[in-house]
Order: sequence, then structure tokens, then C-alpha cells
Amino acid sequence: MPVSRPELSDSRVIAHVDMDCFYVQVEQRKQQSLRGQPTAVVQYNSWQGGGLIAVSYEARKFGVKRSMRGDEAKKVCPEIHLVQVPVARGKADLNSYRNAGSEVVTILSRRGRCERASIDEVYLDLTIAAEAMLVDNPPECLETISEEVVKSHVLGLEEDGSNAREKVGHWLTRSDASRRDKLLACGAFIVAELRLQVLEETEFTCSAGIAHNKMLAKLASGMNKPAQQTVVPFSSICKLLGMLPIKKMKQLGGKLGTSLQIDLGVKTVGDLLQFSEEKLQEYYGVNTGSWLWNTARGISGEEVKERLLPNSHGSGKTFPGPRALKTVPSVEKWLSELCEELSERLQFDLEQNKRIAHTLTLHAHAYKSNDIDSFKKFPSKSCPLRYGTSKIKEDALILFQAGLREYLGLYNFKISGNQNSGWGITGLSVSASKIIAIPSGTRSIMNYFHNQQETCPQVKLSSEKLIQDAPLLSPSENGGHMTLQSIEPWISCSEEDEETKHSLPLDRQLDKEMCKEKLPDKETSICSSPDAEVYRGWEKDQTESNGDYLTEKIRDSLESEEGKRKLNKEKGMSTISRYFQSQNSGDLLKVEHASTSKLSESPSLSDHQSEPPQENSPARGESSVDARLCSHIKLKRPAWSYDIDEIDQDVLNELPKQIQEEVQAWLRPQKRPHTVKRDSGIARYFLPAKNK
Ligand code: TTP
Repeated sequence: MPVSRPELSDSRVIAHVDMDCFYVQVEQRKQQSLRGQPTAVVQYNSWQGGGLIAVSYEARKFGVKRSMRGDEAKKVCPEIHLVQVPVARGKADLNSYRNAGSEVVTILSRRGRCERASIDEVYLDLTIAAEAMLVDNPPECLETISEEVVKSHVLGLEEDGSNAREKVGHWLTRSDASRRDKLLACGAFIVAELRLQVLEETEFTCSAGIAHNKMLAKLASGMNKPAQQTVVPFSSICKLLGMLPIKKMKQLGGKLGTSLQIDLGVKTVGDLLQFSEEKLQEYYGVNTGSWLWNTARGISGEEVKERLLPNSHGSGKTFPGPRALKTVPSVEKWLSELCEELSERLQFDLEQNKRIAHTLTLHAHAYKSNDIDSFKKFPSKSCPLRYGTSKIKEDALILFQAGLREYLGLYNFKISGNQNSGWGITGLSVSASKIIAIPSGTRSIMNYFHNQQETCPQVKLSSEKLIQDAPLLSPSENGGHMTLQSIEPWISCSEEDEETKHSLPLDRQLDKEMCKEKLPDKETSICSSPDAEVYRGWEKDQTESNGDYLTEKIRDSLESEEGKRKLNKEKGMSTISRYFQSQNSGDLLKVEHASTSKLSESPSLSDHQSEPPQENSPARGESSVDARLCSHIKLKRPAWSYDIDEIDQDVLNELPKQIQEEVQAWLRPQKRPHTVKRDSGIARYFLPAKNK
């Protein structure tokens, strides 16, 4: 749901920086012979030459497009070099791209507040730097202007003809310009300088948009690519939006955009100007209505958030066609790979950035071949995240089973057991979100946890409760938000039933015997979490366990203070300089069976809500138990709302395509129930506008 925010100030200077054909550039830096050559990066799956995910600008000239497969690209451009994405654990390994993105972010963050928006996109708030430049070193007083700055495009300026650069140079250095335009001109100087630094230090080119807000800066960054920048003066906004097709505007690519086209006959964003704010609110609700009204005028108060690190981590893989996973053990095998990668990244984030993720989410894409209900989507499920590879694997499997159970319906799930009953998984991913930095004043995590000990009562639950209480999330109908019935902190197996315990592999038995940890279930930061006792158990486990938990090394690093963090920062910088100088499935099945039976005894709340038991259905009795359990849970525990928007675009890009689409669908604004319907009276009322 778009949120309407009034413009904070009309003289902010915001830049959106977008890397050019990013994965290709990363591969070209690894393999210098590819520079200037038509090149594309292809997916791990090599069918028909692999799907293209990034295409160099040299290849684009031949008509090569991202939608093509390698074989097709070879036909239109026989000289093209196809580079496969690096592979690890049988899937694409995006670490080199992620790290390259971090190098760029480090440079771009030098001049102002920096928000990493995706693997290759950054927003910068350069207001303070631009104001300072205007005072200390105004463009009108400069004797020379760098080539990179005069190469800028200024919207609204007639740039055709031989004297385009002259015109741009004049615009940038006008002494009679408004303060707003002067600040934008300063922004153009700063961004050009930053882009040059990025090129010198990383060998990557990027493009940028410079405007008074994020929305306009983002629109502009893609207008002139590669390696160029575009400025959006206030006076050009009306014309820009007047020509912008409605679907091209962020948040309007989905249902809301379609409704505007069909119901209001709107073709461009500027067409919205004909509607009053009240009218738009009447049709789309107060918030969305105001947002639309502001958007038509290029108004957006969205702030650049200080964020250099991703909001979430994810690992996913697709299994197209005959490769679909058709048994629980095969899903478990792949989940294991994905969870290992996720866990590695979480450990790295913890060690490097002292950040802890709180929510584990499983997404899957599935089909049912023998069911009229085959359009039904596999529900995404989430639960509090427990650190340690084996715990993440264990929890991901439970989430998968809960999702499968909901997807198949309790009855089919029970009869299918581990046998395939016509279902297949074509995409699978796990992600970790709600990542919170450990407060900077905290001397160490351990210290921090100790400080919290006295305030929090310890909660112990049986393993039965673990399964019952595993708070399963599914996307709600409401605007892409997921609602979590947050239960007690999630505790593992201190009172494990013997059968389950002994069916575990030895390492898991040890692990389970040692662990008594739980993680907080509150949305609050660790700092104020009343569940800090949670960490006491957790800390204890780290000491006792020698397996999956934080290693001694990580613990040592966590003991470090602010100075050490600074050192890390410097280390990161010197890395860049250096670069340039050198130019068991049987046992598992039993566990799964045990978990499955418990899960089926205690469906999630969403199960209960979405699947009322059928008359004479074998699930009927159980569901009434569920109903009691659910109402008990509802009464006793606060709801934990989980905002899907917090999943990074970065992470979304890494997820299998179908899952991306599904998640994007939640992110897309939902039309209000009272929205105008096609052919409704109101729609007809607006038809004349369409016919103009
Ligand atoms: P984009 O910024 O969308 O594209 P790009 O950087 O390749 O090209 P452009 O110059 O037009 O911006 O995506 C950034 C990287 O993300 C891209 O290099 C590869 C990856 N990616 C995927 O893996 N799958 C996708 O579907 C898309 C869109 C991008």
C-alpha cells in the first residue's frame, strides 16, 4: 500500500545511483579480456544456453535482451561471450556480486546519507553536502568544470545540437538560478565526482538521477545509461510525468496501475492531475488517494534511510519442469543446502556487522497435478529464527511441512505422507529478515545478555509446544503484510520425547540435549526486548555447544568494541586498495515423521482460518482442538506483525523467479474494496477522459 508522505522540503538533493549491467561488469573485471565485448551472464541452469540475467551494452546493440536464452542470444549476436554465474552448493553463488555492490556502497556513502536499495542500487541524500558546496564553492564561481559534469543531462533543457554541453554547463553555473536549481547543480557536481571515484576504485561504471526526492531521482537514473547522469529540475517535473506511462511509476506496475488505466482511463501519471485529492481518496482510500495526488505532482517525502547493509538475507533455487522436487526427502536435501548458505551469511553478518536476524521465512512455488485446486499458491511460512545451521534446517523443514500441509489440505497431506500424491516443488527459498544491530554501546553480546538477565522470566516449553507454537506466518490479504501469531519464545527440545530424540542423528541428539535456547518474539529491538532472558539461554548454549553455534572466533570478535569496528572498516578499504595494487536421510525421515504428526495435530492459525473442516472430514475433531488452541493463543499472546516490505529488493532478486513474482504480488498495492469496478457507474462517468 503506497504511503502518502508530504514533501519534507523542496530543496532536498537526492540521488539514485544504479550500476550499469552490473553482473556483466563484475565478470568483466574478473576477466579483463571481456571488456568492451558483447557479453552476457547466464543462469546456472544451462538449458538452451541458460537464461540471460545481465547483458552488456555492447550486446544490447545487437538486440540481445535479458528475456533471451543463451542459444537465442548467440543467434542474434554470434560473437557474444556467455559467462555462467558462479556456482556453489549446486546453485548460483551471488557472493562476488554482493561484495562488489558493497565496494560501491562504501564509496558512495562518503558524501551523505546512503541507503542500499538493492544489490546494485543506492539512494543518497546529498542535501547537506550540496548546501555546503553552495556556500563554500558555488558552481558559478568555478573556473573549470569536469567533463563528467557537463556530460550531465538536464531535463527540460534542449540538448540537441552541437552546443548541448555548453547549455548544460551554462545551466549548472547560472548565477540567476533559483536556490533549488543551484542545489541540484551542486548535487550534479557531487554525484559526478562520486561516480568517477567509483570508476577509479572499482572499475565499474554507474548511472545516476539527481532530483529533489527519491521518486524522481529513481525515474531519472535509468533515462540515460550507461555511465551518465540526469538532473530533474523542478520546472521539468510536469512534462516528465505527463509523458510517463502509468505502469512505469513505482507502485503502479500492478493492480492499482491497472485499475487507474481501466477505471479512470488514465494513461500517464500526469493524467492524474485532472482528479482532485478528494476524488482519488473516494476511489482508493484516504492514504492511496493522497499518494496518487502527490505522485501526479512529483511530490514524495520518502526519506533516504541510513542503511549500508541489506535488510534481509535469502537463498533460493528453482527446479523447473522435470527437475521439480516430488518427495519430502528431496525437498529436505535442498533445504539443507539453502539453509547452509543462509546460515553462513547470518554468521558472517553477526561477526562482521554485529547484527542478528529474527525471522526465518520459507517460500515455495508448487504445483498439484491432480487437483482442480491447482491454482492455489504454496503459502509462505515464517517463524522466529534460531541461530545454528542445524536449527535453521530443522525449522525450515517444519515450515515447509506446515506449508505443504496447508497447500495440500490436511486430509491429502495425511494420506500422502512421504509418498508423492501429485505435488511438485518448482521453487524453494529461505530468507532471514528483521535484522537488528546489537546496540553500539553494548560492550559485547554476552555482556548485553547478562545485563538483561534479571529482568526476564525464563519460559520453558515442551517439544510438543515447539511444534504447536511454531508461529507460522502467511501473507495476509491485507496489503502485503504478513501477520504472525506470535507465541511464546520458541524453545527447542529440552523436554524432547524419547522417540523423537533417539531417531535423530547423533550430532542432532547432542545438539538438542544441549540447547535450551529461544529467541525473542517481539518486534522491539534487542535493546528494549523484555525477552532478553532468551539470550541468556542462548549465550549458555554457545558456551556448551561446539557445533553449529557461534564459534570461539566469532565470540571473540563479538567482544570487540567500537575501535575494533573502525579497524574493520579500514581493513575493508585496504582490501580495495590491495585489489588495485595487484590487479542422512533415514534418520531424518523419522524426525520429519515425528514433526509431521505433531504439525498435523496442531495446524497453524492460518490453517484454521482458511480451511474450515469439512463435514465427516477426518480432520474435524482435530480442528476443534485447533480452534481451542488458537483462541487460547490469540487471547494470551500479542500479535506480531511482520512487514514483508522489509524484505530487501536485493534478496528478492536472488529468489527464484516465480517466488519473486509471488512476493512482488504481496508488495503491490491492493485495491480498496470500494474501488471503482470496471463498467461501474463511476467508471462510465470517467470514460470521456479516456476518449479524449
Ligand atoms: P538491473 O539493475 O535490473 O540490470 P543491470 O544492472 O544488469 O542493467 P542496467 O544497466 O539496465 O541497470 O539488475 C542488476 C543485476 O541484478 C543484474 O546485473 C543481474 C541481476 N538480475 C537478476 O539476476 N535477475 C533479474 O531478473 C534482474 C532484473 C536482475
